[in-house]
Amino acid sequence: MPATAESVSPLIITAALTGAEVTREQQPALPITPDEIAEAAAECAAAGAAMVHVHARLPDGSSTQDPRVYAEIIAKVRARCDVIVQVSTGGAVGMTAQERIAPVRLGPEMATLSMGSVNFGEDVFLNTPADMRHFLDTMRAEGVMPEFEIFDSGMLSTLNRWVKRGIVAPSPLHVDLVLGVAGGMPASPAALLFLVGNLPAGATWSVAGIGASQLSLGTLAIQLDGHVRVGFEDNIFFRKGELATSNAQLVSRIARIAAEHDRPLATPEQARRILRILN
Ligand code: KMH
Ligand code: ZN
Repeated sequence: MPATAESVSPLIITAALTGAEVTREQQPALPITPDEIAEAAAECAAAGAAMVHVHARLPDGSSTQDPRVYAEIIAKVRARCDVIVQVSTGGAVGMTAQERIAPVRLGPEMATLSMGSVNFGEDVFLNTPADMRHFLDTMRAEGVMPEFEIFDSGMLSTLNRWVKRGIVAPSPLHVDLVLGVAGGMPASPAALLFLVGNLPAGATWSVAGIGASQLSLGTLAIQLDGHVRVGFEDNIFFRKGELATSNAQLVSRIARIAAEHDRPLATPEQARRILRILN
């Protein structure tokens, strides 16, 4: 039976534009400066993205959590388009919690909150329980909605524990399932189905598949009524052996696949309502 307009929830596409690890050498179209990031955000918005996940870089391409750079990015994105701007508190591995939380004090609409530690390639992405609580408390104080980042099933167990203990309410609660990090859960349909089946009741979710799984897991999320994150942070290729030409190219492809599945795209305003962003 074809889906009815009432039964289909609009798809929120998030564009993770830059990340902390990808270099210009790997992806020549990587947006680095605030102007480049704002331009990429506007292109992605035009292609159907309702949200951008941003990391800041210094002019030499190195990662920074300097709130002045984030402030410039947020102002420039807002001047170009209406997408939800979600800042990273993950930053780059090795940064202190103090550095990582700094952009949240700018009061963006959303910020990420990783729910535990994970090996990250040859590094460790460290998120102690104390730091996680500090991030949550700071977001609350600033009126910033967290997006809980789940790289492994233990992180989802921790989030469920927080819900059970009343540390976070089960709704509104938005989760991003990041699959395929070397050290985290695999980017398999089985892993996605397991995590989705164990989310707190009422949670909204997106998937961020790393590498080639950006396409396959994104397509599955469209079918499962989830939301999708694409972009250079997670994947620099359009297909095997062919670099993507822009973040917007990746957004456009997911938008086309959503259209084939009769899944309308959420505008930024609809996304705010779906996620119940209160800021
Ligand atoms: N760069 C990674 C170590 C986030 O943005 O919240 C962590 C990360 C997660 O990118
Ligand atoms: Zn990130």
